[in-house]
Amino acid sequence: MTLRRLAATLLLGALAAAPAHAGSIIEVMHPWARPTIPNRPGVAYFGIHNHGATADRLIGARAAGVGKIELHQATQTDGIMSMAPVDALEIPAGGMAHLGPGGFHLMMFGIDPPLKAGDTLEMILIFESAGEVAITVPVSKTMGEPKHHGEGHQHGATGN
Ligand SMILES: [Cu+2]
Repeated sequence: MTLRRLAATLLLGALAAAPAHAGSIIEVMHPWARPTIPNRPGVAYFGIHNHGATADRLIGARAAGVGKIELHQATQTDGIMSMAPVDALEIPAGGMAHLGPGGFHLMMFGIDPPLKAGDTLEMILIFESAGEVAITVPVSKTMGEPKHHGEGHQHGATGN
């Protein structure tokens, strides 16, 4: 009995110590960033799917070659577009969140060197529960599918 309990305890311990595969709980879809010009901020967009049983929140991001990344929300009031930093973006359990033109986006400051179409940017997204999730962000003038993701792959939703 004691041995079985010990074995069960060890098994639980092993499960608890297993590395968290954040990428399998948080799935980032169709990331892209616009090309930038020197000394101007850039933007990055993507969709986030939360496969977990609890809500999570995107609370930060960083990337080599980028001084600072802020989460922003663009809003339109009386036809005037403005944007402001927000602390976090919630992704509901089993749900999605979208970053896209006219809505939430990552604002990148201090980009050196500037991003050119065809470049890729290695970025770390920081989630409150899932922790750090590494993504590769293609630089493109439009949301059009990056070639290396294969032709004919469909968007499940548009990020407006
Ligand atoms: Cu912004």
